[in-house]
Amino acid sequence: MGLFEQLKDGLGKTKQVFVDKVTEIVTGRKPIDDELFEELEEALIQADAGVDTSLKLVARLRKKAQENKLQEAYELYQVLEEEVTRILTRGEHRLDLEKGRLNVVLVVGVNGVGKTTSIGKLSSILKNQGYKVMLAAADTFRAAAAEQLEIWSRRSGVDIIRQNEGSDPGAVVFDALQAAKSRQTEVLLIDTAGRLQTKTNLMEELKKIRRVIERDIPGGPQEVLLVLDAATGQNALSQAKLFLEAVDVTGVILTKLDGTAKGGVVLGIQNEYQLPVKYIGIGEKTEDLREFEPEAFSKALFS
Ligand SMILES: Nc1nc2c(ncn2[C@@H]2O[C@H](COP(=O)(O)OP(=O)(O)O)[C@@H](O)[C@H]2O)c(=O)[nH]1
Ligand SMILES: [Mg+2]
Repeated sequence: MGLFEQLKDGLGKTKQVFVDKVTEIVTGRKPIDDELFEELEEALIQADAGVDTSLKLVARLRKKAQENKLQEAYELYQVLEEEVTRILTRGEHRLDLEKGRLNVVLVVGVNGVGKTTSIGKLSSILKNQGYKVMLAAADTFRAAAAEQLEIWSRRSGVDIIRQNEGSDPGAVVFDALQAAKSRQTEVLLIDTAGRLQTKTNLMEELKKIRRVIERDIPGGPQEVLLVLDAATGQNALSQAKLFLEAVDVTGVILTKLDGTAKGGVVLGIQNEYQLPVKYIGIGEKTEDLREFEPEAFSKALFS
């Protein structure tokens, strides 16, 4: 299977509830009227695009239909594809990494969304792109978390800085920054805890980590990546709000798009919070973490 087919395959369920539903509506040989737009609105909301985004999308469709004097419902299909692509394209999708300097990438998100796994995959991808990569295990809450990251570090062949379970995450990050500087590391990927039972504590901890980086690294952290699990649908949007308030998130890694019908949430993330999606996860293997390419994503969805 080619890269594009794999993406299409990964997005299969989302395509079913999103595009196939829209196709059904617009090919029902209908005139373009209010009822049609209402049906489209409902389909978008059900496909997890988010209420605001769905309303805005349909408003744009109405406007375009009027401007271009569209007559037949099926003509809306292409307009929708264009508008979806427009939303997905917004923002900077490439990581802000430069060779020859230390780029600090802080990775945040609640438990189980795929932070550690994504960091592991990313370490291998970035190493293959020629960066000198190091990992920092700042999820010190469970010993298993650092062990999981260590396995990835061995697999990718990159250094890792870790301390004992229960040690201060800020101290781990400080340690890692010193090691990264002395070893001419180019990308330091920092894994963090995500237990939400203690919401304020978690956010305070992340703010503290951020301050440690800011004090030590000019312009750092270069990226703060929020990992969201696509399968959680609208819940992912509320998580985005929460983390945006605490740390300046620069972009999103959207995991577990494979096997979920809720991939439409990517529209809400891009539109409601102006957060560019930078990587997507469409499976368990390293190559299943992909740079997010808006046009390819849209094409895979609509083809
Ligand atoms: N199917 C699938 N599973 C994923 C993806 N990303 C992560 N996972 C799985 O999600 C589970 C939790 O991941 P983990 O990295 O430990 O989450 P963390 O608690 O945020 O660090 C693991 O079993 C991963 O293999 C993905 O894109 N697709
Ligand atoms: Mg983890």
